[in-house]
Amino acid sequence: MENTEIAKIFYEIADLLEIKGENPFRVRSYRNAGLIIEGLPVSVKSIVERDERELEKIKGIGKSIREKVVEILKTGKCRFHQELLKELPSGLLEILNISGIGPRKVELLYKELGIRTVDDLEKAAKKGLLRGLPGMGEKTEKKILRSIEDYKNLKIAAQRFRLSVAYPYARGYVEYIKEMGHISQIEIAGSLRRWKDTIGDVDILVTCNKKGAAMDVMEHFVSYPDVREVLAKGETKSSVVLNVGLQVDLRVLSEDSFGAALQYFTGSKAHNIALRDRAKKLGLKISEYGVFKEKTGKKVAGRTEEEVYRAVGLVWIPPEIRENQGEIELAEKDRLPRLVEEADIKGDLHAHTTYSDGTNTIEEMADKAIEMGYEYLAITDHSKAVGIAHGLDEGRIRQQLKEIDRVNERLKEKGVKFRLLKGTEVDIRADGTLDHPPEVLQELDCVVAAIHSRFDMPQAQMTERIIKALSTGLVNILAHPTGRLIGIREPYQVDIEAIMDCAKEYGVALELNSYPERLDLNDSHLRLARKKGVLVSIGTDSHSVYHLDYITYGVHTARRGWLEAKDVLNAMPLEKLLKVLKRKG
Ligand code: DGT
Ligand code: CA
Ligand code: CA
Repeated sequence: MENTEIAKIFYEIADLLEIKGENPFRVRSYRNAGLIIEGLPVSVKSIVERDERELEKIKGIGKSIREKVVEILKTGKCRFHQELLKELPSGLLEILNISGIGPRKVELLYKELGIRTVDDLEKAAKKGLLRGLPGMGEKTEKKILRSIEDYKNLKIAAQRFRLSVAYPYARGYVEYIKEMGHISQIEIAGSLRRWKDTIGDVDILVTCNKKGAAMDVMEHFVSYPDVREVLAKGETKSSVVLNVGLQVDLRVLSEDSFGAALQYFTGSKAHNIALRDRAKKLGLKISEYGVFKEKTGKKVAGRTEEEVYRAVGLVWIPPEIRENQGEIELAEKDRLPRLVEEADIKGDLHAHTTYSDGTNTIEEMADKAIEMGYEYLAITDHSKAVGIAHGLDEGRIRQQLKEIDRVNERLKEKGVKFRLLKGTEVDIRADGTLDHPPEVLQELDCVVAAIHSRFDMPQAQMTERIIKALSTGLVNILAHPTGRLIGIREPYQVDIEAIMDCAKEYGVALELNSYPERLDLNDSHLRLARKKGVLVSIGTDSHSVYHLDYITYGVHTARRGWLEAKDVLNAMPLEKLLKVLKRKG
């Protein structure tokens, strides 16, 4: 059982308790447990196998959560969760996915109208039955119908897996495959190697160093304990479906065509088609087996990817930009961008602590950032408008600033070259004003601003709202600029080009939020930002120390957006960064 599946059970418990109208603190502790477990870089299973008491050392996990985790790992289920599901129809949980409907409304709809499923809700809205309920009118009904439409679209998209879900499964499987020995090369190919934000299936390629071992490799592959179904098992290709529903294909290749296969199965399809056309013009034929002379059939490349690209007159192209968006033309002239790398990142400018909805203290966050080799970390807790996240008012943010001073002081005394930056994730209210007074914002090193409410505004109004906020000159970074949650919520309507032009004018950076559900801006927005010369901040939006590692997803998404280190705000060393962050106000 993987962390995400365990987390899901805790999220559902939280939702069910909330629908029941239970104590908000209790609800919160379950939701937090889900958040923590989902964010752990190691499998809970492995911790429990070692020593289940170790679980309680993790902040936010107490005895009761620990017992449930152990129960889930042992039985695959949690009795408490099952009992709640018996009390409340399971369709209610699905209704929570409809944007604009929270647990309170679900409870109301269920009690007043007996609505148990999304379909019930759609029928009732169409019949105009909702408008009689407290706080609901004809407008709400229309909005709900539109949200149901969105939800149905998302459900189709949800047949793909988020990068952050597919990635750990694939890594775990690769480790398992290696255990069998006889494996000389192993690579993940496909959309995962290109770090796309969603993954259809996982493609793994291997070579064996022992003759006739292919069938043994396949036998080992299909015997993976997490396999739900074996779709195919052959000497060169096998396919399985994991318990979570993720399909994994394995191909066993010969050494002399491994490079060609890796190139082919990495894709993208559009890139491959363009490459094939190019090869043709050069009198060559390119396939998953190699590059061949068209006339004689003689093989000229195949062992490595570099060799394959060289054979068609190109330098090697990083997988993230193999989308046929001009990379082939640049590779011909050896003028590809030098894409940003994780090692270029000097710090993180978006992180939460226990002051708002994070699970770690300022000091714990700093320690982790130092361990990662960062020069700086901006503490950016929510402002008061975001009540569910315990947003900070003026008094509490001032208190927090003092604590940041104290931690910085202590680090200085210890001789650590690292600085916590004073920041905020200030809410952009519905009218475009900022949720902290200017004098507070002026005191901060780094002002991150973001939308957290009224996602349903028409485009013109939403664009105006954001432009108003950026034009104050008080903002350094616009966080998660489109508000999408992959597979959960569509982006809000906004004229992103106009936002970029405004950002450029006021020296505001746009965020590439690395939180796996967001990856916002996305790859094509990032290319646009780069073209317009707007700086990008790759921030993790961490709510725990573990989330700081999400920077990996951000950096690879940045690479998909063709970003170089010079395009990235937090690739700047501290001194330079502080100059750029100076605001006129
Ligand atoms: P996914 O799995 O939907 O997230 O995306 P991919 O890119 O991993 O696609 P997949 O698994 O269907 O195939 C892996 C790669 O194999 C793909 O990126 C390019 C290559 N490929 C698949 N079908 C074709 C094809 O019809 N023509 C060419 N040229 N390449 C193909
Ligand atoms: Ca694939
Ligand atoms: Ca595939």
